This record gives sequence, structure tokens and C-alpha cells, in this order.
Amino acid sequence: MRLLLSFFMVLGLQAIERPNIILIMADDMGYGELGCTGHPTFKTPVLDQMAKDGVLLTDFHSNGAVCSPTRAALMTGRYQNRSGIEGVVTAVGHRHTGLDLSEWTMAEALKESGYRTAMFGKWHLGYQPSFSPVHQGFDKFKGFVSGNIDFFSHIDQVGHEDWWVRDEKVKEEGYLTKIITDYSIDFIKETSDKPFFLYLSHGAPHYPYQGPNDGAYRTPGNPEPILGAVEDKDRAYKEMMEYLDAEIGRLLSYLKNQGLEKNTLIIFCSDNGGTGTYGSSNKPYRATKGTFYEGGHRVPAIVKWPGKIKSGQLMDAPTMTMDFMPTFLSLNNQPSKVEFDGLDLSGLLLKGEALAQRQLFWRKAKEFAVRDGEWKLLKTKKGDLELYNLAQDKSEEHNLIKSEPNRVKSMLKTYEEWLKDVSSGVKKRS
Ligand SMILES: [Ca+2]
Repeated sequence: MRLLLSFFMVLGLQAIERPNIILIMADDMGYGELGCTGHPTFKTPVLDQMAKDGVLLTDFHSNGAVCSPTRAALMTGRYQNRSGIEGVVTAVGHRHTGLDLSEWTMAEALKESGYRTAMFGKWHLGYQPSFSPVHQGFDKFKGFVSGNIDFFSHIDQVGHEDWWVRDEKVKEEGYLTKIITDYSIDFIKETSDKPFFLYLSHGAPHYPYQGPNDGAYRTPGNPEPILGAVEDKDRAYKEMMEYLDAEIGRLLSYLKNQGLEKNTLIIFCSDNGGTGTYGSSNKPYRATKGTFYEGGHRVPAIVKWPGKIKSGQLMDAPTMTMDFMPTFLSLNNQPSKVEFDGLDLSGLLLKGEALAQRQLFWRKAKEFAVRDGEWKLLKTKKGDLELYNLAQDKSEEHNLIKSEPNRVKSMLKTYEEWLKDVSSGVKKRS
């Protein structure tokens, strides 16, 4: 009897304390694309205010330098190399490949412990219906499974219709950034005693470059030009960013008006660096999406939870996409079924506690990067080894590979050990 009582007391405690969780991911948005990270012309008042109301993580990194790898790490709390998603799940041929259903995702974890779960927007972890988010723990899914779609006609870049409700293809009208916000608000509106987990995965500001008034241009079988038919892409890109900001504002206002703000943890981040074209900016960092220079993976992340996370903080602890799942489980007092590579950020975010020392790794085929404190070692596409001191040289201009042989040797060893470890957890993609 006493055991039973304590069991319910624990349940009761959790029901009061565990937060709703909203994770908003932008697509291909670089470090320097917000007002608060220094963009010269984009106006992003909502995200700037969200950073003021919470924490801006200034040394946050996407797990990959392109879409699918980051999303695999996000879903599993582990390096994507373990689940075999090192590269983009390509649109060509729509092969039977994706995030293996045996992976334990953050949605499955939270659903198992009583959260209601939904995802709206971009999945990019498998084309076939069998890989749909509804088979990875999401109660609801409306969105697309490829890397990008026409923002109005929802045709992917190889000409297929790509709009789904659960694991069924449907036709639906509407500007992508708006409709996935609508669905998110509808989902929050549903009456329930359960907390909710919402993964809002925007297509913006990834190409095709289409502002909210530009209209459709892709039709089935005719996806060209891939980047969009709009001539003034600078104008379209700016509109996409500012509309994205405004729509996040609409969601945040809804939460506030419903009195849900105080019990909701909200995270905003990007899935990789920007392209550096049409106003996209990774400044002050070097290079772009698709590389392991900082511009490829250092992206803004903003975390807000009024009353729990102190407002107006800049935090420079090195953090990564795969840290979110361990953090959510920790806030939910939920034990993990797997060994995470990511760290629980709750102590850092809620109490300002230091994170454990660790190295960060990126790898795609022969390219890789290792981050250890202020040092970064990388092997480029060309096969060159480069070493940078990010504390003194954040834009990676001065290659110190020749002057630090011992450090290079030791970082290479660390990388080899890591590779051996994650390779043991790779499931082959077929
Ligand atoms: Ca992306």
C-alpha cells in the first residue's frame, strides 16, 4: 500500500512539473541571419525578443552540415553515424532508406511516458511511408518527407507530390510556413490532461526561394528551376526569413494568450549552416552548409522557459543538436533506454552549471572535424588537415597544423577512437 502510494505521489509530482516542449527547427538558416546575431538587413524581432527572454547559445552546433544527419541525431540523442545517416537521404529514386524503425526516438520516449506528440513540416529521414514520423513516435504528422518542396504546390525537387497526413499522401493548399504554424496551433488547442511535445520543422529559409505572395511554380514532373522561379531571390529570401519570424510570433502569442507560456519549454535552432547566397549569412564564421568549417554547423539556438530559465543570457558552452533528447528526458524525470552521446543541458540552462568536458565530432565519409575546447581539427573535402584556435581565430583563417604537431597527433587519436566507437553502432543503409 505504501509502495502504491509513493508510486502515485511520484506520478503526481511529474504531472505538475514536467513541461510542454516545443522544438522549432529552421532549415539552412546560418548563424548570422537573425537581428540578434548581427544580420544587417533582416528584421527578426520575435526571435530577438525570444533570445532576450531566454538564452542564446552562441557555441551551438548542428550535428551535421546538411539536413538528414542533423535530424537523425536530433531524433536519437546520439551521433547520426550510429544510425547510418551520415549524408542526405537523397530525393533521387526515393530509395527505401531512412532512420531505422528500431531507433528509439525522442517522440517515442516522450509518448511512452504520457506526452501527446506531433510533428509538422520537414522530416527528411525516409521517403517511403514505412519511415513516416507516425512510425517513430509522433501521434500526428502533416508535412513533407523530402529535403524541400515548392512552398505552395508542395512538389519536391525531383517532381513528386510530397505532402502527407500521417503516412498517406494528400493534396493540400497553402504557404508552407503558414500552414505548419496553423497545424501547430490546432494541435496545442486540443483539450487534454497530457503535456505535449511539438516538433515544428520549418522548410524556410531553404530553397526554393518563394515569399508568401510569390505563388507556386513547380508542377508534377516539372520541378525546375530548383532554386525557384522568382527573379529577385534576395527579396524572396528576406521575406521568407521575416515571415518565418512573424509566424513563430503568432505561435508564441497564442501560447501566451492561453496561459501556457510558463509551462512550456521552447527551443529554436537551425539544422545546419546557411548557403551564404541571397542574403543568407554565416558571419562571422567561415564557409557554408555542406562543409565542416564553422559556417557549416555553428548555428543559432535560443531556449526559453519563463520563470525557469533566467532571461537575457548568452551561453558559450559548446552544445549540439543531439543534446536535446537527453535534456527533454531529464526534465521529464525519465530514464533512457539507450546510451546517449548527447549531454543533458538542464543543469546548464536552469542553474548555469558547467557542462562536462567533452570533444565534439563531425564526419561524412572522408571529411571530419574534431572540436576540443578552443581547438578545432578538420580534414577537408580535398583531404587537407587543418587546425584552428577558435578562441583567437573564430573565422578559421590561420591554419596552425604545422606549429602544433603533438596536439594534432592527439586529436587524430581521439577521432580514431570515436570513429571506432560510433562505427560499432552503425546500421547499414540498404
Ligand atoms: Ca538543412
